[in-house]
Amino acid sequence: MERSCILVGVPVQAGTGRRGCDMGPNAYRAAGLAEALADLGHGVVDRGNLAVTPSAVPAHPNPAIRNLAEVAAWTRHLADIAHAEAAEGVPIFLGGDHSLSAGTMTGLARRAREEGRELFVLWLDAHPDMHTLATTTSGNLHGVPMAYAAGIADFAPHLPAPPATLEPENVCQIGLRSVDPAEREALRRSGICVHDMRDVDEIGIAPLVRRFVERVVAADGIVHVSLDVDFLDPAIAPGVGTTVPGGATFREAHLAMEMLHDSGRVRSLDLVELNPFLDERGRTATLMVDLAASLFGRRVLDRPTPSF
Ligand code: NNH
Ligand code: MN
Ligand code: MN
Ligand code: MN
Repeated sequence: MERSCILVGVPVQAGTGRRGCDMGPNAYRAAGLAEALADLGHGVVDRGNLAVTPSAVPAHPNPAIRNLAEVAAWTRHLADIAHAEAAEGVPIFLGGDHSLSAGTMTGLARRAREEGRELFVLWLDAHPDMHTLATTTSGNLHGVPMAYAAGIADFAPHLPAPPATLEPENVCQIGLRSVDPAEREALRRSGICVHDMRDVDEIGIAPLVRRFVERVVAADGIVHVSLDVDFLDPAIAPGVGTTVPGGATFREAHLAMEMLHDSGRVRSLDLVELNPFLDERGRTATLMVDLAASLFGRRVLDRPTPSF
């Protein structure tokens, strides 16, 4: 029997400098996410919205850091939830800001390790989110989850020690166009596969996704997709706090999702950074729901069995 989609609302906004991300989970519901997945023949369970109670954590010397205790509490809780839900079905985490991926990705890494599967991450974002607690200058902790989950730096005792980390070689980032100097250096040292928007322009989204899928298949791996709203061009996705011009087009984004679906390897998804307060009549929420539908099998015409 095919696995059901499990919607997990994560109304965290402690990782961003702007309020409104906490309305994200309910905006996805209003935009019809559950119905779109059910129309595709999937079972859908909605767990509602999670909540956490932060407790004190040791302060970090970087005075810019904001809401450390709250992000620590979400990270710990989400690692447990992701680990548990990945055994039940296909978890879809409805953000909330991108700090939530510190928890989801490390919990999923633990589940994959226990199942003896190799976990790959496709990270679709304008930003690499590769800061450490020492290098972030904005202090917004949605800028750190990739460094945390890939074990690039030690975040303990400020954030909980991750239950498992990602293999940097199994991470592919596509869509980058805003990279801070410290992140550039961290990326170079990490071994993470990175594709900026210039690669998307010059090579095209299809070859980039195809190469990633080929590596997954060669390792008999499974895929987590982390989709930041700002991967998309702000002209089509205004409902986000950190718009960066020159993002993915409507068809580039859908094509990536369609190809990932055809791979048959996707086991989990983060939908992050939607800010309904900044959206225009729900169009960004609706686009994100349509992209999730493409990832889970919506297509215009039936196609022959894919060749990879
Ligand atoms: N790199 C910047 C920072 O750390 C921006 C991060 N913002 C994001 N990431 N939206 O996806 O503040
Ligand atoms: Mn991000
Ligand atoms: Mn981003
Ligand atoms: Mn790649």
